Amino acid sequence: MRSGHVRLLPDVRGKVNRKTMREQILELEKEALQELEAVSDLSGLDRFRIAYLAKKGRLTALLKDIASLPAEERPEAGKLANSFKRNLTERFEGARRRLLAKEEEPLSSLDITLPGREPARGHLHPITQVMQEICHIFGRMGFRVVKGPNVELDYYNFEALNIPKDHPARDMQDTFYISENVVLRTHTSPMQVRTMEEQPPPVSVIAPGKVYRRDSDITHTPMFHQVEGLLVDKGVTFGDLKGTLTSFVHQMFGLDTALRFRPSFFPFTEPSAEVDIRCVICGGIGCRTCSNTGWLEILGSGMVDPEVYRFVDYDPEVYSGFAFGMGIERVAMLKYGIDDIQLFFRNDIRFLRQF
Ligand code: 2NM
Repeated sequence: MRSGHVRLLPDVRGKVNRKTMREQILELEKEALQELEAVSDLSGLDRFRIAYLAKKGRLTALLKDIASLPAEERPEAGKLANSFKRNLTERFEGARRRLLAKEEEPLSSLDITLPGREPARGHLHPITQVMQEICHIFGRMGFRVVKGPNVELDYYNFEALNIPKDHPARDMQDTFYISENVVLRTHTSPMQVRTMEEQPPPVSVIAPGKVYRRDSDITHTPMFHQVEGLLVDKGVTFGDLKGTLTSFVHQMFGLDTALRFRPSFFPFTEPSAEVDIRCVICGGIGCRTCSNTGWLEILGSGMVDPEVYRFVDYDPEVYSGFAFGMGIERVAMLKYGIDDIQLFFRNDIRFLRQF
């Protein structure tokens, strides 16, 4: 067996060589046709052309190999390679026509006279909208907007507002303390102290922004928004306070909205008053929202306490002024008849897109 094998070797080797060229051609043909089948667009077809049919392609390389075969083997291999080339070129052209037609198809069925799809448009958060509206109303009355840090010194948040360390008002407002002397501001009044520190009267500013209190239930969130206002000049009276806030309520809730000023207390104003509006839900006959009083509290106000002027070097014998503050969420809830403050913070698009 072994000697027979050795004897047959030259013959077998010769056959294997011939077969190899034939096999190479058939293999390349099979591979090329499979690849052409998988081409799905014109750029893929061009990659195929470069890989097989171009000057440096595999078919061209194969034809060059045939040219260097022994003369007696060239005709058979040449015939086979030429038929492969014809076949491949034909199929390539077919694929090109098919893909061209396919890529033109959507163009011909596109109706360019159809109106475009309107892109979905976003808008400002309802709280931002209400805050801006409040700022516009007071802006038209001559108030300037001031903004400042959310992380505030104890001095500006409490001390200079006549709320000393042992004052019960510090227990009333549950405060987030950053350190002994630094807090998350519990109101935006610190900005009014900072403004008075920086400039002499006359001043008229409003301070919108986020404030923080350790409160979280159906009617409270640990962060909410406030706008506070301050006006100081010579001869400012409680009448100016009433006129300014009445005009604000009428612009915000409508000219036919009744309001009342009810005595109250704040450490930084004297006298102080809270402003109520006729219940927007029941019109005054009494309901759950207004606890059957017919009225809804919307803001706090008062004449700035002379003690506050002491901290900012204003002379209370020469100047007087009023200040006020309101929660934006509360104003927005009353304006739009919303009964759950958490809705403003859940970011449910079905709620938000109604504004
Ligand atoms: C309120 C109610 C009443 C207020 C007072 C001051 C300042 F700085 F002038 F003393 N700013 N804001 C004030 C007065 C705020 O919020 C319910």
